[in-house]
Amino acid sequence: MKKPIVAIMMGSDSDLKVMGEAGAILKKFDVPYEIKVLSAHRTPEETIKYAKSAGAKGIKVIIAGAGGAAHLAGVVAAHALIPVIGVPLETEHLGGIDSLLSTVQMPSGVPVGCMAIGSSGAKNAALFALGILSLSDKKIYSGLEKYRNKLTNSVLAKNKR
Ligand code: RP5
Repeated sequence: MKKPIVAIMMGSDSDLKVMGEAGAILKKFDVPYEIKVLSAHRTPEETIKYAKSAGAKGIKVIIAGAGGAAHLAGVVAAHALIPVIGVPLETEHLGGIDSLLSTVQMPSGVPVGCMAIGSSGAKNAALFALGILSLSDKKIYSGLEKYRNKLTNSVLAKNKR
């Protein structure tokens, strides 16, 4: 089995349905990834330990999804130098606005690339990670070209119909 180069982290297993959509895209591109349920609040020490060691063990990009007081991506970014992409997840009471603001409003010096709320954000997080990886991987680059062409053609086909 190939060593994972992308980590998909999530604050709870209740996030798996949405964050799994990021995994499905990475799988289509044949990019090895691992999934970790780690919470900035419920497992703070384990989260920091993972964030600190991810780069050294070969992870090149971290995708971190969480909902509510969504500090996961920010905490991970505070302890990792590799790119961290945050996915704010939808919440029952505030619709994910809470997650969005918690993820996006990082102080200068510690960036998180914040995606859209929910499923679109999870999918785009995978595509953004692939974009980063494509800088040094021609196969991923041409895969992204094909993906984008397919997307364009599917819209054009709708117009024809
Ligand atoms: C966050 O709290 C998780 O990322 C999840 O989105 C949310 C709710 O978690 P559960 O109570 O469902 O475990 O930490």
